[in-house]
Amino acid sequence: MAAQRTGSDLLVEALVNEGVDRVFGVPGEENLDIVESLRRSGIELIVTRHEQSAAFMAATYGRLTGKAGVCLTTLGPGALNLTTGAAYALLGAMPMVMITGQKPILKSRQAQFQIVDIVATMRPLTKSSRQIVSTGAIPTLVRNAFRIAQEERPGPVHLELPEDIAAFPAPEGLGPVPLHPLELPVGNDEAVATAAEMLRAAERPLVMIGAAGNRRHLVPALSDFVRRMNIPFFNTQMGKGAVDGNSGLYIGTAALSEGDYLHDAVTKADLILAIGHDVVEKPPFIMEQAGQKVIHVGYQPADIAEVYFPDHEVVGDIGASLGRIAEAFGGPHPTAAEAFAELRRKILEKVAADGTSDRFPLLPQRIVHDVRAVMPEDGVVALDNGMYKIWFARSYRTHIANTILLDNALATMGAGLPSAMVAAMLHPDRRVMAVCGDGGFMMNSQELETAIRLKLNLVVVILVDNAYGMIRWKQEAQGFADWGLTFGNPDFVTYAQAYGATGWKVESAADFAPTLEQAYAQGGVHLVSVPVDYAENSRVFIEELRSHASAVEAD
Ligand SMILES: Cc1ncc(C[n+]2csc(CCOP(=O)(O)OP(=O)(O)O)c2C)c(N)n1
Ligand SMILES: [Mg+2]
Repeated sequence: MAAQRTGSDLLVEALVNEGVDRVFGVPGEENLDIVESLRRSGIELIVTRHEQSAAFMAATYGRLTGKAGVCLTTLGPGALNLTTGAAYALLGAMPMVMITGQKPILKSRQAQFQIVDIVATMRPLTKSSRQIVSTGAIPTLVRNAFRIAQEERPGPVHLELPEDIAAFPAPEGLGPVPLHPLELPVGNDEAVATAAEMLRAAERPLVMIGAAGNRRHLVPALSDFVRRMNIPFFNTQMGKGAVDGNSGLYIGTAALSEGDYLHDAVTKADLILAIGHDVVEKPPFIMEQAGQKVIHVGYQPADIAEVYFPDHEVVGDIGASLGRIAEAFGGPHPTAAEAFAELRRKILEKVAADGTSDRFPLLPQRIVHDVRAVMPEDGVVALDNGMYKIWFARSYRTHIANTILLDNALATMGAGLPSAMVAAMLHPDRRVMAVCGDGGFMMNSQELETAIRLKLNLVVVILVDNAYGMIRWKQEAQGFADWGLTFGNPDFVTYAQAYGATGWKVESAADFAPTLEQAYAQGGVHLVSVPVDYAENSRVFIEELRSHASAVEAD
């Protein structure tokens, strides 16, 4: 006789229905029914060495595929370890479904052991957080969870499945809810016509691509729009790598909010078409009352802030709305590209400066330069959070969408390695690299074991300054004494070897790129430790940009 289907079978059937192929997590005894249902389903269970990395991995899976990534943990301590990952997905707009276990809710012989209110804990960190209280409700709750997670603005959803609800027999004849495509509303005729009119009236329009423009399904529409309009574009940090090609129109990344070379272009523009502006990021530019006009193109209306109050809005599906704007405009913009040609050349030259310096420890500029040289166009670089993120955001050029993964929303340390692991998993044929500081790497370095177990091909670059460098830099910039932010490190070569990975220590600037090449040629997991010279942080971001600002003022 076939075994009776249970609540956990219903849950896993619903996951299969959503196209889930992997679940990341650390199960507890409260999840054993689900684990058994997974075993019989064909969905892969990828156990990690900390729940936080399972959440980072599921969120990145969602970010890269547009389909919600799924993670699974036990109740109490395991579920609490998901909270940083939940916030990462919420601020970063990454679709994710988190499933956590719970003691039986109808009868329990364990009193309050390990019980904390996870549904309430998750509420401010998710788009929706619910306990499943009846076995028969599982299919609809799962369908709804995936819809909420994947709909604009995407984000995390939490479902708690108590042990007894998971183990109860499934009602006869109940199965998953069928999926259907969902078309979003598009910016209306009037809004589109006004946008086209404003673009026509502008001599020096610029396109800005923000975080909400960086969605996998938008790549063709956005790339096509930039090419058809022939308007130079810049992006925010989270908007980086949102389009394919169009390198001839890229004018820079707003790694800072103001005062960088890129902001000369912002000042020069008489109109900015802001696509997918999202207030989770530090402002890419500061709007002034008497400054240039701004058009907001977004899934949602603009969030008005002291630094962002657009003059016009086109609200609706971004891809389709942009298609309509290009259509209404009817051809390339006559003056935009030419108006910025000279400035574009200067900006790109400035942010590429010192890329070939031979100094040792290596300059951040050289690190960015050499990584770019070693990575093919489709290679993926995933950054953790530290000082180098600003250098990469500013100077690393992308040519293919989703080839740089960075988090300028929660900006949490510890996500670099897990996010790179998912990129390596999804793109086994491409070069994938994690770039981490010695602080951030050690926050989830235990996942090297997971990477080895999964037989990933992955290079992890660790920038070694024996410090929480970014904070140390801000301490200096704000005039505080250099105190309390340094630490020691393990020997990263033997650390790598202990996991069965290969370790490398870069001893000179000339050594760096060939080491990376060798690592990729060998395949497998490699740790490359690189001493970095952060004296450049103050020299460029404070002294050089300050003198640039006064030169601009004097103009
Ligand atoms: C989880 C978390 N804790 C603390 C911070 C604050 N923070 C931002 S950057 C940074 C230092 C990062 O040090 P490291 O990873 O060594 O990179 P470095 O700046 O030295 O290159 C800290 C502590 C953070 N963003 N995330
Ligand atoms: Mg450091």
